[in-house]
Amino acid sequence: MSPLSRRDLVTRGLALGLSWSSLAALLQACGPATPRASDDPDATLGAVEPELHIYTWSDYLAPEVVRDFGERFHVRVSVDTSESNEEMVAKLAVGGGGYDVIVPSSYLLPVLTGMGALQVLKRRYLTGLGNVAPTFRDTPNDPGGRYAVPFAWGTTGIAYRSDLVAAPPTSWGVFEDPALSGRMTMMDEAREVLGAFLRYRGHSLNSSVPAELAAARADALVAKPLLKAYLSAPVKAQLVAGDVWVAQLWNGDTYQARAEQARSGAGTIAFALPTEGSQLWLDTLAIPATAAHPRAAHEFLDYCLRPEVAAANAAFNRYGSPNEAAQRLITEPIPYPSAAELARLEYLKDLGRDAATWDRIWTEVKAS
Ligand code: N2P
Repeated sequence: MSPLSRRDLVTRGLALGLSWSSLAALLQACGPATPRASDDPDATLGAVEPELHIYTWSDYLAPEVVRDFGERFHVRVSVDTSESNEEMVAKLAVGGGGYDVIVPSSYLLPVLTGMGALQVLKRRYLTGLGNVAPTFRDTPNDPGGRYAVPFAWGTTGIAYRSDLVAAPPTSWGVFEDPALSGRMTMMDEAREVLGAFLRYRGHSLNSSVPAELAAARADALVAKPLLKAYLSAPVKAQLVAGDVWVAQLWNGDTYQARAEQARSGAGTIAFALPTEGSQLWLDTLAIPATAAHPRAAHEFLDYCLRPEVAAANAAFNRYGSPNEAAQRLITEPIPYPSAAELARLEYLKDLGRDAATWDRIWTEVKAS
């Protein structure tokens, strides 16, 4: 299928009200996109362009990293942020948004490459790849590391105010506790909310078994009236203010909130990894096929691979750094999960055609 007809399909699909994941499944079913010149890993690019447009998660890239890169390479850098993978893919599906660098979670890489949305990285410009820890190289979601460079890894769990809750939460079941009604949030992302309830009932968070998904939907509907909102990273301010006591959140964002709160005195925001298990994720830097500034994008990826730059990003976002060479430069490096924690953690996998079922359930939950 040619890139044009793929784009056409996306436009028409969105007009018909299809969700991005249904579209992605459809595009994957159409087979790989026609090879393009941008897919040659040995290609040479032109000079560093004077502009770079980055689309990343909020509170993820250290502002000084962006500023210093711009100054050193004489590049005007813009940074837009999103709060979920779903938001990011929706934007890409309607034409890329003009971005040169995006930060997808690794489970999305097969979806994005299936859509023809990413370009193969040009290895000659990525001189710092050797700094990446072996466990994060050549992962099943990106064999050979052709499309993405690992940026950060982390877990999803429960952020809570230890001074305000009666007991530290240990289970995803906390989101069904009426005593906490109006004081809780879950994240605004299907894979997080339904995934949490799948684990709660002892299932894989990649499940596509109808009965298991029906149970996750039922749990999500029990929790929904007790939630203040579906809110991801921006919940940090409400945790600090004490408006929210229990929030489904990632570890690094929780540590950011704790540090923010500690600046004004107390340090009572804590993170719990539920006993039923949770998600382990790896976020990556990738370059859209449509990037107008591919050489500046490669330079930025390589810049982020420098140990001192990876350390600056990790100190800012408080997530685990896949950059082995950066570890000794980080004051409080996030330790890799213990063996007991690892046994409870699961990587997301692309849902393929089952994504449509998940979408339908999530839409029903949100609309209820
Ligand atoms: C950024 C958190 C991103 C982690 N604030 C989720 N993949």
